[in-house]
Amino acid sequence: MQKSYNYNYSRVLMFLMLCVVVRSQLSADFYARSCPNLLNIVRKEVKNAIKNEMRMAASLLRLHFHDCFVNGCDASVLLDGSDGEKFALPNLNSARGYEVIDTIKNAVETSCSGVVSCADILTLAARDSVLLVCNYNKLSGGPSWKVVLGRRDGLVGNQTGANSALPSPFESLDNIIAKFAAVGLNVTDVVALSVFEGGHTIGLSRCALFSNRLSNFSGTGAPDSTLNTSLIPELQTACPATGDGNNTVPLDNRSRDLFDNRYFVNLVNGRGILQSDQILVSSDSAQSTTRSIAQLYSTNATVFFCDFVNSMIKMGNISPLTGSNGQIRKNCRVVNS
Ligand code: HEM
Ligand SMILES: *[C@@H]1O[C@H](CO)[C@@H](O)[C@H](O)[C@H]1NC(C)=O
Ligand SMILES: *[C@@H]1O[C@H](CO)[C@@H](O)[C@H](O)[C@H]1NC(C)=O
Ligand SMILES: *[C@@H]1O[C@H](CO)[C@@H](O)[C@H](O)[C@H]1NC(C)=O
Ligand SMILES: *[C@@H]1O[C@H](CO)[C@@H](O)[C@H](O)[C@H]1NC(C)=O
Ligand SMILES: *[C@@H]1O[C@H](CO)[C@@H](O)[C@H](O)[C@H]1NC(C)=O
Ligand SMILES: *[C@@H]1O[C@H](CO)[C@@H](O)[C@H](O)[C@H]1NC(C)=O
Ligand SMILES: CC(=O)N[C@H]1CO[C@H](CO)[C@@H](O)[C@@H]1O
Repeated sequence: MQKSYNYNYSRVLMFLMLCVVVRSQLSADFYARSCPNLLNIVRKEVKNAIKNEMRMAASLLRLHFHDCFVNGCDASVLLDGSDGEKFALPNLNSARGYEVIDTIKNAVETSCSGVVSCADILTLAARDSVLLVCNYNKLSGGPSWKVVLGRRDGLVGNQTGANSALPSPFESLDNIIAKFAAVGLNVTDVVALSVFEGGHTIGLSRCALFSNRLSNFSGTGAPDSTLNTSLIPELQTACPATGDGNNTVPLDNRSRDLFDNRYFVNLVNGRGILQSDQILVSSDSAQSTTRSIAQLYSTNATVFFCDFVNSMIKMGNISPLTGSNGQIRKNCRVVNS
């Protein structure tokens, strides 16, 4: 693949000017002296990984999300062990990108040993994934933002926490909102961050996670009435009833670009693949707030981009370990001995 990545700094600047950016206790220059080349190293490695496999951008973003919702952004998701978060239901056979984080960590350790946390590396990798995919698609520029740093790594994985704190695609909107609220995120954050669910054909979902919405799939009932009927034959073909549920489909087959607001237009048209997407606009459960936010995003990409950046920053700032709490892991998969 020969593509050039031109970082669109003017667009970054534009966002800094347009958006009122949220604050945090971490700082952008945390490693300015101890690891001055950190940002370049991470970006180079993320770029390599995405060149190898475009989907890795989505996978790294999701890893950051799954990290932050469980014991805060402390790289707990990266710890190996059958009692760790990797074996929790939302992650098992699903979360991916661990090897890429290892590669980045090794490159960082070579340059500045024992200084940079895995939690910060994962946060930077998620930001760079957004930026690089936007540039890869030659968008006029997707959103980017400054990542504040100084998170330390946790000492324990939390498998039961991962099972209970991460939202499932079968959950009600009220539950999803409650799970975001439990980590300090509000309804705006739910809607803005859900764009990843429909973001670009690099994001995939296994049939097993939505085939209950297709009629007759398991011989029960009518299709989900909030699913656009013109989408049903397509999805049924992709997900045969005799399949094992492991086939994958793009979460959004219509949207060429990761960070446009097309996802919200799709939701308004009943074209969300996961039930947890579609309920943002279709649920009766008195959550007209999510509907009106999604409708606003579907008509105004500027508002969406600003909210999105702020929500990503908020998510990256969930309960960081700072000071002498936690540690700087040498190997992201294990606690230092
Ligand atoms: C709102 C509640 C959410 C639910 C119920 C949910 C559920 C899911 C499910 C079921 C999948 C497919 C997994 C598989 O096929 O194994 C998925 C994929 C994905 N999710 Fe979420 N998610 C939610 C929120 C988020 C958020 C907040 C983010 C990021 C900030 C995110 C990022 C992603 C990405 C990037 C993928 C594609 C991953 C890949 O292709 O490797 N999701 N999500
Ligand atoms: C595990 O996560 C749950 C849900 O977030 C939390 O209530 C619990 O305190 C965590 N346990 C540990 C040991 O960190
Ligand atoms: C969510 O929080 C942000 C600040 O982080 C705020 O601007 C926004 O209005 C809040 N949304 C709702 C629905 O309260
Ligand atoms: C789906 O694939 C995973 C391995 O990726 C396998 O462990 C699992 O058993 C498969 N699911 C079914 C229902 O066959
Ligand atoms: C995705 O779009 C392509 C081209 O428009 C089409 O051939 C394919 O069937 C679609 N796949 C799914 C799962 O919607
Ligand atoms: C179904 O999707 C098509 C194409 O996006 C759209 O024109 C149509 O209005 C949608 N139907 C409903 C009921 O939303
Ligand atoms: C989108 O929202 C912004 C901020 O509220 C506003 O300045 C702009 O005029 C809106 N654009 C459109 C096309 O409505
Ligand atoms: C082929 C088949 O089983 N069709 C059924 C699909 O579901 C609808 C609604 O429940 C039934 O009316 C069809 O007979």
